Amino acid sequence: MIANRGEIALRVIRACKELGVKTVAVYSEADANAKFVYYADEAHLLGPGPATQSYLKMEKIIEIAKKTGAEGIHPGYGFLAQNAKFVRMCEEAGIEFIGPKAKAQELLGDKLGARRTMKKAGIPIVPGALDAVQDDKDALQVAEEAGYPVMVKPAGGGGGIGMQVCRSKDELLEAIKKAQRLAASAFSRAEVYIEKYVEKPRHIEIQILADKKGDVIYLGERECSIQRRHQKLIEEAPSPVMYEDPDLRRRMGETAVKVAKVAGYENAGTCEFLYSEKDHAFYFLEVNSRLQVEHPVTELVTGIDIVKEQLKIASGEPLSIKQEDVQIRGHAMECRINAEDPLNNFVPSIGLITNYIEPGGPGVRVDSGIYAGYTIPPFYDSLVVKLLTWGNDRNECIARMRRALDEFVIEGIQTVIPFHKVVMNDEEFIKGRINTEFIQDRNILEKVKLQFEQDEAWRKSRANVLSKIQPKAEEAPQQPQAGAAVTDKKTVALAAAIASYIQSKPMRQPVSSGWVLSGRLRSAR
Ligand code: MV4
Repeated sequence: MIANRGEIALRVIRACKELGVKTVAVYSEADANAKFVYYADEAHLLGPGPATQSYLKMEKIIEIAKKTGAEGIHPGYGFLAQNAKFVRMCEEAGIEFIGPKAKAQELLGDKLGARRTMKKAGIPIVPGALDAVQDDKDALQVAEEAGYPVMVKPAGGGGGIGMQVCRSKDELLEAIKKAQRLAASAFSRAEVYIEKYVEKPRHIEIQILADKKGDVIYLGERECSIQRRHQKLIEEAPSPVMYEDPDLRRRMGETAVKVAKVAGYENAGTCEFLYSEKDHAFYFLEVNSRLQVEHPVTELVTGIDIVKEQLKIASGEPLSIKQEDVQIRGHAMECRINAEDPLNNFVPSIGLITNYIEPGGPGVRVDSGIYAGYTIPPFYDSLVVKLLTWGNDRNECIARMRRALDEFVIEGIQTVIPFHKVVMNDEEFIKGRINTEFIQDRNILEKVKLQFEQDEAWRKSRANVLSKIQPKAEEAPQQPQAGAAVTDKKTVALAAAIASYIQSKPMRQPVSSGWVLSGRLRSAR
């Protein structure tokens, strides 16, 4: 059973099909026409659209699993993926939760507890406190020791919610009060702690696989520094820093393996690190105890199907891959295509997809939950498609991403495609010089407006041409017989119209810049 929706539900169904495993989907009323519902072997209605009445209904999901004879539940990401209580319920119902056990989830869900455990095990953590802030005096002392700027983080949180940077004593005392309020409402746990703030870090994470016997391997890293408000937008592998320091992957990878072993981790997971370019140091941040959105980036450079591995691990098989068999080949990148308006503060864009044409060709992978004629419901995450490209090197990967973004047609809603086009043409991005402040530092959002207008002009021009050459339904010409001379007047007129529009050279989609050819072809541009 897949206790999730959208592209990730489909991703899991695909892995099951390849392994010959039957699938059960559960869906909300708002998802009755979703792609994953059609692709599953059977599908069961959970309830109304809001997640609290559908995808978060733990008892109902377990009940359907029992009724259908599902042997395991894959939670995808979000919803119940990191809910220790749900993991326990599965264990009690005799259903295999495809992910880490409740105990590991609990240990890693408590960020402060995880810091203490990892420090004891000799894992490099960001300098700072091992206990929650008690009072102002205690807070000021910890901050003084770590040195400003510091960061206040909720102990129950993760993913950036409620975190604040403080550059002085006054800022710190304010931030603590605010963070405690936020943490109490977001995680029903008011405790916060203090860490040294690492300036302009890179966000690099290690993908791991762990079997039930306790064997753990790492599948290399992903760099996820291109984020907006703690929402990742672009991920890639290898991290550009690995090209400069080839031993860094091994050091970070072996650290992640140790983290997994210390936590008693099982199944697929991700160990997050901050990397400081200034001192070439990395620090353990947290473990994401689930399959992540960006896992296909690693699949493209390792050739390993992570979801199939998850299913094999859950069924009790030992790891089929040894660490020395893991090879990183070429470069891969993911652009998250969110249904959001990049010109209007990225507000979600919902409604009918009126036109949808996916890119293809060499090195392109599209993991999509949508299609032409589908209506995006208002209840869920705005991620609708993951566009990935692979190349022999980073430049080829970027060139393919530019091409794929140019080919992609999604109409009826707004998407962040113009944002990605701007990044793929940014000089610093092309050089691999990125960090978590990239979007602000490079003024990306200001450039998106121009890109949007260019895309819109191209779309209008294309629509105009199509409206003139596409026959209206009532005057559709009859298909001429093979070999017969075309005499039908309407067909002749249509052919003439097409020829005339081709000759009138309708506007072409502008060619993305950034790639320089050295030889003769240069003049063609
Ligand atoms: C940090 C940090 C710098 N210093 N901690 C954000 C998400 C969560 N997993 C950890 N995060 C961070 N923790 C210290 N001590 C930087 C981040 C961070 C970040 C901060 C601001 C803006 C974007 C960011 C993207 C990734 C990580």
